[in-house]
Amino acid sequence: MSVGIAITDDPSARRAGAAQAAISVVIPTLNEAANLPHVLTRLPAWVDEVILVDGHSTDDTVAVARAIFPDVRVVLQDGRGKGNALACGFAAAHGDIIVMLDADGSTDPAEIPRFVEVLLAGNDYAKGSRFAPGGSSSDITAVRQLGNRALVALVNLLFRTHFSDLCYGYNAFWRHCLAHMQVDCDGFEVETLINVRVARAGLRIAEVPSVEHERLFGESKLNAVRDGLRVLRTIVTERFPRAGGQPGSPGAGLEHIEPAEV
Ligand SMILES: Nc1nc2c(ncn2[C@@H]2O[C@H](COP(=O)(O)OP(=O)(O)OP(=O)(O)O)[C@@H](O)[C@H]2O)c(=O)[nH]1
Ligand SMILES: [Mg+2]
Repeated sequence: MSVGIAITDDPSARRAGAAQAAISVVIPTLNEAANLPHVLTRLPAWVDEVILVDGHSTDDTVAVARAIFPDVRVVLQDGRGKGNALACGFAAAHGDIIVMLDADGSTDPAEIPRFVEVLLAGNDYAKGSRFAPGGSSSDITAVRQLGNRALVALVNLLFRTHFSDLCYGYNAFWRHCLAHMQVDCDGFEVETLINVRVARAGLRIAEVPSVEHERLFGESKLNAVRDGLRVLRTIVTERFPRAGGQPGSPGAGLEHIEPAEV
């Protein structure tokens, strides 16, 4: 993993680089109508495709998204949980570069250029980090920070990585990484699954300092204990496959059936 790639502040350089690669943004949503006006209006104009993967929201999430961003592609997830939503979004994405971020206002789409630059600089996977120098979080609670730190340490020990963050929903990658990720989990363990599979595949990972804001409106769907245990089980299963199941083989994730678009 290489960390600390210089990020240019020259917007024209960013656009020139970005123009060489089509960029898809995948956003999972579950009742985020109140937050979408903030999120969707902060997307860089040069993003090629925005895919909202909705978990059958009972509020106006889809209508609000379409009103603000008429070109949005809306996909209904075919299972449950954030992991399944991201798998559906990745299967639907056409871009060379895929960016994943949250819909609650905590991850700022205005940071997308930083992630893209890190990929254009030669890395395979741009891994958002709240705890790399320059990153921060006003959203994470003390308990979750402690849990995240312990889980990061465990991953770094077991996978010989140098991650500073683990359970963060803001990442970007070149399309070819999908063959190594094959997202086949349901819940909030999805970022951990992706991070360890990308690391295990020997792909070039660079951490991107990111500022996480507080969720703007609505409630978190995450339960620290339940989801922390799911993350722990994922780490153990990925490192010791026979202990708890079979991590998939490279390429299997691309067989995901294209989800329904509405
Ligand atoms: N489609 C879909 N999206 C989901 C699901 N669960 C969560 N999300 C979305 O995933 C993103 C992250 O969920 P959050 O509830 O904010 O979880 P979190 O960011 O880990 O927790 P907080 O920091 O407390 O907000 C948000 O955009 C949610 O709307 C789901 O089951 N289906
Ligand atoms: Mg959140």
